[in-house]
Amino acid sequence: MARPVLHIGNKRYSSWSLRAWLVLRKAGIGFDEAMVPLSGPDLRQRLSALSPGHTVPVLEWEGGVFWDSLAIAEWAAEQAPGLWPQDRHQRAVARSAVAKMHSGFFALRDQCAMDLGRTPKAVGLRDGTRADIAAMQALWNDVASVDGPFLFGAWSIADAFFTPVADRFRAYDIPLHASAQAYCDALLNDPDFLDWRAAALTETLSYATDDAP
Ligand SMILES: N[C@@H](CCC(=O)N[C@@H](CS)C(=O)NCC(=O)O)C(=O)O
Repeated sequence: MARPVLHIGNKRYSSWSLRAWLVLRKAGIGFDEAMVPLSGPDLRQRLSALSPGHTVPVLEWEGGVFWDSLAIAEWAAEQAPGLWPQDRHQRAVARSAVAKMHSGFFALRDQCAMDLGRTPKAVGLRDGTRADIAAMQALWNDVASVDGPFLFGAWSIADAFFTPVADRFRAYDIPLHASAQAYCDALLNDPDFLDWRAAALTETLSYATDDAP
């Protein structure tokens, strides 16, 4: 297979890039990385030049480009079986959970931006953010398997989609139910995530999420 190139944003802040990157890593697909710094007046122009999606992540492969973390995850799942749960009912539920993450939880995403370099610090949570935090834990509780540390037992694409959430809960010092905390701990101790995080902490771009209200 031609070696793909994954275009990603700054590792410290780009949660959608992290999701796609984790999936490719877990798939065992060899790929090169290209960084698109998510700052500067020409950002929109650079993203537009990269793909019709105007966002990162973008995957460049066999002369074409495609974009969106979920599309990239589905492409990886075609190359490497096992990224979704084996059981077809669980697989359908896993896709539902991922869809919910991909198209929801806007208040949490808005107030608690991913910042892997943030020292844990609580903020005054808005009502919508609190509702999202409760809904996230309820979702995990409703779908969780008891067969392993991850949401459906063995690691799956669903876990890639929730890894940035686990770090938001850490970074904004958000108390969780015991089972949700155990799940977040498993995500944050995953060796591939730790590789990403170590690289993120060497980056120089820094926004002021410390000052989040
Ligand atoms: N639905 C897209 C969202 C991608 C996205 O919003 N990426 C952010 C970086 S994490 C981005 O490119 N932001 C730059 C911009 O929107 O100008 C996906 O799943 O990949």
